[in-house]
Amino acid sequence: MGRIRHPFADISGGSPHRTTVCRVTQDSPQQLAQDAAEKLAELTGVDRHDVALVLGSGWLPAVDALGEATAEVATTDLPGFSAAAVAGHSGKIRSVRAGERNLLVFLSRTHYYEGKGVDAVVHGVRTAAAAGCGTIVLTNGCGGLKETWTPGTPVLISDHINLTGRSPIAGANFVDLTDLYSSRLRAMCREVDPSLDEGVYVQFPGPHYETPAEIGMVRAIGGHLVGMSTTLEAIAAREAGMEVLGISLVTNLAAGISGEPLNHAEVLEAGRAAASRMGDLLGRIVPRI
Ligand code: 8IG
Repeated sequence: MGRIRHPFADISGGSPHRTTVCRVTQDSPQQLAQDAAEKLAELTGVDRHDVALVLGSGWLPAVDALGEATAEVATTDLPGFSAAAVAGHSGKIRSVRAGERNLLVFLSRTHYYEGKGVDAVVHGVRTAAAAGCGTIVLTNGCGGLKETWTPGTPVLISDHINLTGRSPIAGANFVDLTDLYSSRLRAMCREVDPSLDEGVYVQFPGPHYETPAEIGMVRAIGGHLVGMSTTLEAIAAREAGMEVLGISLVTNLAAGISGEPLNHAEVLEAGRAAASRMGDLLGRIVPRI
């Protein structure tokens, strides 16, 4: 199922002569995720999950196309999660049976701008890894810099620029981010839907949207999509050895491009309008992961 071996996995907890990296020590974020995964297995009755999905702004209505929900738990019933804070995000995790596989679907995420810290942002990703998931699909709603991406257009994330200035990784663990957004999975997505475009996702800390000058900077540094999530989660997923697929739903043109102001209600509406396309897309992609 494409599980990527972590380049440092062999020395984790290994030789006493090496500095140990990424070890699951007591009180580590990985241990907290392990605890959450155990509670998740108990509450869902599903021992092991295979593929995780994080549904961002505009993606929630797509959940029913994935398969049959077998259980739903509140994130607050698991160790390490705090309550969801944004309208349009509910703090639930659903276990979905899809063919022979168990999907772990996060109906919300913790955003960096909530100020709960980077470990809180990536706790769901680490919990998914601890629950057995070898692949994670990270979705988001975002602003787009190409005028051909009208609101409601899904775009594959080909790479990212992390402008939070933060990493979810602590210590001297130099994780490789080449091909972070799996070219294998992107190629598969384009087989499913040849009209899918791709672009570089730029994460700002938020919660404010960008100024038109900042969007000018994004263009200059090679970005095509702007949002407030995903990059820290993708890094944590790679650290945990998962294969990552990132899909953005462009819900608005980035600031200064259309001449209209940005607002959150429009973002949610673009998501609702695109729901059936996103459901169809995920419903066809996930069985092929
Ligand atoms: I939905 O235009 C959504 N999220 N930073 N900029 C940023 N985040 C977003 C945007 C946007 N649209």
